[in-house]
Amino acid sequence: MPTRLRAAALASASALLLTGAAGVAAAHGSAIDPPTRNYGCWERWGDDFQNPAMATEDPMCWQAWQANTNAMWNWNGLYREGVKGNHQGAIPDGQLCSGGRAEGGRYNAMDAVGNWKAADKPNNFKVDVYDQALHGGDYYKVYLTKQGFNPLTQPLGWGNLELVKEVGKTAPASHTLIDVNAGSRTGRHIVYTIWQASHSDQSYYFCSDVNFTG
Ligand SMILES: [Cu+2]
Repeated sequence: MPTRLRAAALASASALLLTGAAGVAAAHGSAIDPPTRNYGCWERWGDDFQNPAMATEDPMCWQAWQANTNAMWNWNGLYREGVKGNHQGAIPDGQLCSGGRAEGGRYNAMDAVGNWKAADKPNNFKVDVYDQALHGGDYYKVYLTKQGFNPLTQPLGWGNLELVKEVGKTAPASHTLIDVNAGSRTGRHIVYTIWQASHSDQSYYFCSDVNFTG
């Protein structure tokens, strides 16, 4: 486990102790592989987030850090509550990566269109959802962009996505690994993962940029 991840896990463990009988922990979770936009920015730059080199080396992260550092520190908090399964109704086109401007707009910069760093993946790959809070899952839905969609120039809408994997009730575990087959897709794509947590009506929305290698 990387140092920062361990620190975050320890911090949430103490938060759990502090909240005690109230029973409401601040811990949540995220897809960490392929990394979400904000998790990736935190992983790459969390210990060096004021380095101006980021502006040229990783410009989408730079704009995100400039917009709201809390989106990266709270990489596990991109969720909405009370959506009642109507994800498409709750989240307008162009706002999918911020969960429909969730959490007061903390994650709005995730919707920015451009050349986000993308993880190279074979066409059979796994999504690793790090369920830090051990919520478990009522279900997971994994969508991939259609071949021909260009994430570097087009805002992401529901019509750009194909549902490629659904997973049902999942017991709490730190890491839930979801097998995904990207078919004949090539090149740059977005993996859009919805995690419906089990402890309450809490829905997580993850944009992960990938480059399919075949
Ligand atoms: Cu949570």
